[in-house]
Amino acid sequence: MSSAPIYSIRMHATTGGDHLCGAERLSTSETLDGIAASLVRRALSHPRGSADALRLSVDRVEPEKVLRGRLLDVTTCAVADWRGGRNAARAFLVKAGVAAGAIDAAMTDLAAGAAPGGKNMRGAMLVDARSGLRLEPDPARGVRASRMDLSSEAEQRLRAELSPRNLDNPHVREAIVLAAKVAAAPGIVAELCWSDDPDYTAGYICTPLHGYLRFPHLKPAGEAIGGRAFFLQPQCDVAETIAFLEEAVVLFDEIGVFHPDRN
Ligand code: PML
Repeated sequence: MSSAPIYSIRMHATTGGDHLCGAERLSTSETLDGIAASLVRRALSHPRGSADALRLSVDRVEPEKVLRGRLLDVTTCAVADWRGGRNAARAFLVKAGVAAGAIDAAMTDLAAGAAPGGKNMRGAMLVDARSGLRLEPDPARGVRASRMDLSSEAEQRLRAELSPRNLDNPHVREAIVLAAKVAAAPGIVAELCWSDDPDYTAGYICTPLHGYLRFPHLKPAGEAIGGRAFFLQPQCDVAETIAFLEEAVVLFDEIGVFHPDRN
């Protein structure tokens, strides 16, 4: 994808006016229509319902604006249930420099639905890692990490690592790519995420210290509320962080190391 024109494709789907799902890809002109069709199919067959409105945005990106990056190292942390998962995630986030009160505030908001009215946000909460205060300009929309993808070679290598671990699914692949962009953003201390898909209980944290640390259980099965919190350094330039997350175009062409599971 180096010299050919590159397009950023973004999809956002709603049902009843509420966020349903979104996705981001980078593509050459040859694969653009196939990717667009797959994103439309995804919006129409989401586990939380079928989209009644969806927006596809396609923007051409100047090749020299595309940054290159490496994915984070990946570790799965075995936990018995979602309570164990949240306790373990909390302990790792504290080690990474997030205040316990900020973690608890973010977990409470994520579990209740972080958007007004207890709904899922389209993007992530921004949370001050010391005070726990919410910093995103629009608490219904949040901040969406966008305009990132894997090179096709890196995708093949990632899938070859994930497949024998029974992890080669879109949740894991896309989360690993998104977390790498978040971790590369200025001002970020850590990320916390669990899925809003009722059939998918896993979640992860990412920090510079731990890489991508996944927990098979971070919320109860059947629960359709989830999302992301990005913990920010106190007094960082929030506008700069948002600009990187939403606008910088990053193609990951190297994968991280897969570590053995930890208990
Ligand atoms: C999502 O797809 O909604 C987020 C998934 C987070 C966990 C991915 C993983 O299993 O590592």
